[in-house]
Amino acid sequence: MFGIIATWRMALEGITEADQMLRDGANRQDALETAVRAVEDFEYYKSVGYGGLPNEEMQVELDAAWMDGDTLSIGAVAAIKDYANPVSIARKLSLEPVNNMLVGEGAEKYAHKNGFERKNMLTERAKIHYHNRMKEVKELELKPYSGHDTVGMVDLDMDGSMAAATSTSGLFMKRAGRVGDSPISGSGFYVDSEVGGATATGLGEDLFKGCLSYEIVRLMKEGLTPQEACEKAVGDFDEVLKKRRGKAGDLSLIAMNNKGEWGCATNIEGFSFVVATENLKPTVFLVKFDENGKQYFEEASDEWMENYMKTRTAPLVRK
Ligand code: SD4
Repeated sequence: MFGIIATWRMALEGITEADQMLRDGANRQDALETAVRAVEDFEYYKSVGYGGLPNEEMQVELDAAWMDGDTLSIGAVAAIKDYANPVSIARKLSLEPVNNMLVGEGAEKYAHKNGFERKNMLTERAKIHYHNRMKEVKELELKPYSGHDTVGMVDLDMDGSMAAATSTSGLFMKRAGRVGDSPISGSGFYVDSEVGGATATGLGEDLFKGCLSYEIVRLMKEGLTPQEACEKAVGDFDEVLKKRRGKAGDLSLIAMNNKGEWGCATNIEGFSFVVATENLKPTVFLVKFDENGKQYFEEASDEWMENYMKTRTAPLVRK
């Protein structure tokens, strides 16, 4: 069995490539890196890699993480500027004996020394978003950019080994130096090939209060299916936040276990995710809620898919 699961529709192209690689016998790490890089490189995805939305100083600061489920090795970068593929830098850092998580200038120096591609990650399109948002920002609360968020993925190769990764530009208009859950072990991601893995997207400041990726892996280890584990972790923590703080930010998690079973839970409308396994071609699912608030999945229609790409690439006018 092999498989790969990812947050948001934007992962589809990368997942399609990775699915083929896994089918052809590629290892978990090469397939995963290919899939995440595809999202980072596509400039119309506004919260990952090239074209990612900037912070309040109009600089694109990126966070990314890498974890190998066999060795439990982790690498991560946070608030890194001007490098094309933060996920690849994170992967490389996971091989270091120490100094596995680097931020800002230190991360950039490491990337430079190791020959990673420098790139101005701020696109014209992102600048327009920035200017438009500046006009509205006084009335708005800082929150995950709707429909376009962190990419987080977990995969399983034919040898039964797993890996997980995340990549994001974080929250649009975040403060310079702000770091969310995505590069934080146990919060944005976690994977153990003896059990399974999970990754998160949503409001980092709430996700890292609950270490939700680790919690899902822990629940799977206790015997829950990925779906049960996701629903329990997200449902319980959403309640905790509401009870203790009066409200809960966006929490959306995906998971896969080492049998290729998968799951997803969210507390928001409009979350989408992508899955491919040996028995399932790359498929985009939308999460819906019935009248009792019970979550269910629906395969995205052709119309939804067309509209998705149309709105992502539509010309943008500076207000
Ligand atoms: C963060 N969780 O930096 C990331 C960003 C994200 O919806 O997923 N936004 O908080």
